[in-house]
Amino acid sequence: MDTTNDKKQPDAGADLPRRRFLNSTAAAGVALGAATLVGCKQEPQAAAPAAGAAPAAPAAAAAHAAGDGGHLKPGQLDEYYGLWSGGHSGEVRVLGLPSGREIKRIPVFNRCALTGWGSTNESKAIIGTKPDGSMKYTVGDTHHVHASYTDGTYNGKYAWVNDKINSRLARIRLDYMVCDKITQLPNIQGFHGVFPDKRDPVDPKINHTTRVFCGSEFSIPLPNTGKDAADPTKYHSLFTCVDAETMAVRWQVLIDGNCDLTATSYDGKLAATNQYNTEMGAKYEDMMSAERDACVFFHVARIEQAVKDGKFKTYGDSKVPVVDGTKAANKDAKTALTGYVPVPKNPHGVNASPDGKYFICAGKLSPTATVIDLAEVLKWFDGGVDDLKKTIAAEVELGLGPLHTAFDGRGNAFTTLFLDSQVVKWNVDKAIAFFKGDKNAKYIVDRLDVQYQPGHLNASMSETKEADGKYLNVGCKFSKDRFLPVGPLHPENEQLIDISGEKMKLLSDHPCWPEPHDFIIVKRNKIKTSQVNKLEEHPLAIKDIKDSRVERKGNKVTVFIGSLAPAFGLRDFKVKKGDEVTIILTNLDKIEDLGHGFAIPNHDVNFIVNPQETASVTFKADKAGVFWCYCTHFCHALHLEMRSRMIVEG
Ligand code: K7E
Ligand code: CUA
Ligand code: CA
Repeated sequence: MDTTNDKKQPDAGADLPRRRFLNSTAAAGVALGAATLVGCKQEPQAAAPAAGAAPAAPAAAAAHAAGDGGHLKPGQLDEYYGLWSGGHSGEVRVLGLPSGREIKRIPVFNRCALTGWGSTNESKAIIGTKPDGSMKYTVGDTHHVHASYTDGTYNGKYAWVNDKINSRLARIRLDYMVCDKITQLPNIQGFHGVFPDKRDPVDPKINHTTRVFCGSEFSIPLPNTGKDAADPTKYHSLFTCVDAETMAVRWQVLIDGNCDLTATSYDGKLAATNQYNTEMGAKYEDMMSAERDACVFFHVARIEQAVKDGKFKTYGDSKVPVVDGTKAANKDAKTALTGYVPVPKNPHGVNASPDGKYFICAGKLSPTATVIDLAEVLKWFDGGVDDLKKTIAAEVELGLGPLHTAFDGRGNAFTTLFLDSQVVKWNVDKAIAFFKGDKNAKYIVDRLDVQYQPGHLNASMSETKEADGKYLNVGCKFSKDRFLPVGPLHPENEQLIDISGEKMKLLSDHPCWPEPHDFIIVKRNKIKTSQVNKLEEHPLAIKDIKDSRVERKGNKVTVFIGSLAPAFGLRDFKVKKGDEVTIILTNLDKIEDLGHGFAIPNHDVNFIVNPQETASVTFKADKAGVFWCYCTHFCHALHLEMRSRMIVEG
């Protein structure tokens, strides 16, 4: 196993950070007067006053996973972060790989009782609210997680995830691993594929992600007023570009057919979406009537020039410029904004090979993969290729129900076969040679049965220039008999495969709570997290526990309250029945892993504040009485004693 990166790891190779951690914890204990706890010298972990804060992992070399099935010994750290979509749970999850351990859940479009996501004012401001202050939407369906790039590889800044139900794009800041922005996409339904660009298509100095591309799966009448439901010519799908920093929608492209998955080229010039419903059918029989659908290519620079030149429309209330990417409007390749490469049949998935040369579409209803040569597509846009069919470098048989493709960086592709319950490993160059007529080119390298019916798969660092060909994870849609039975609702089965050799080796099964779709596997040194918030990030943070106070304006009461283990800054506070109460809680503890919670009985209030974080909730004090507000998050030997009293005067 390659351990060269470990030297750069703050978390590996030395026990220094752990010592520093324990010292600071102990010091805090002294400061809090909890130093009387015995046993500190013999058992620093057990006696640390912040019991919940005991570090779980002594610094360790990463696991020699390929040798022992991905199993890590206690205290060993994983080599990769896995960023997993949570499907219609609406969340994103963080797994460690190769162990498959779930390390974190990031609430995004869902509510989370633990963190207070969806009930704090801060999270509601991100999610969006109705005029009465309640969350605008409370459900979401996340399919695809992709992260920001610099120079063709992950830069650890952001990840994005789609919401198929309510047409939203969310961003996760990877330093805290929390959602920080959500954008509503106009004019569309069934937002499915998402992929950031990898560099700017015109300015060579901009070598990082600045745009996020979003495909919409369902066609709807435009504008969607309910009048044109019976007129199929009014139904359209749009391809959307969102600004990676501001998260504002930049532009949309009207297309023929629909969008599914999304991919981007390494030079930033092209984005693409595969289409399974070029027929524009409303019923599945119609959607599968054509022999070929397509992969639509978007010429990003030309689209942005068209927007600049004012060649766009808007629809309904939306101010977003929509350019015309339909076939009829783009017949001349030299000025075309879009190009439609014909691909058999109801393709699912489009993936960019790490050498930057090809996009690969899997056939789903055709047993084939189609390899599209990006240099040829660019030539077509310049008028040098007369037919987009000629950009197809290979169309080869793989097996039944091909869906998604990953890469090992050594010229091999791995494609899931949903119907065959297999992963097939195939060599891209040999597939091209075979397609060109070399019937001796054996492009299938290996096949591995998986359990069962795989959807997405991804390899470590797969869609980056640093694809390292170590691990492949396969998201199996059905676990059936692989885990202890838990009643009718089964988990899915994530299977980890060693792809370092010629043959694939199944390493382990991990149950995954429904229902992940896509995921990425990111080398751990690409992501640098902060374990402590910055106090100044919240404008209403109090700086000192003594600043805890109650302010009243009419019947609106604001309670500023600090938390410093093992006490809240106010042992009690008084409000009147009928008041609208806002609790603004600042965690003044500075120590890693020393979070506090705040729950108010019979008021449906519960949220947490991480070290140096501030969060707030607003509610109506509609019952007179005494209510013990308590810390829900285990923080200290006196965690149970950490309380405040809300006295509501009748
Ligand atoms: Cu990426 Cu599951 Cu939305 Cu394929 S989709 S399986
Ligand atoms: Cu503070 Cu538990
Ligand atoms: Ca079709």
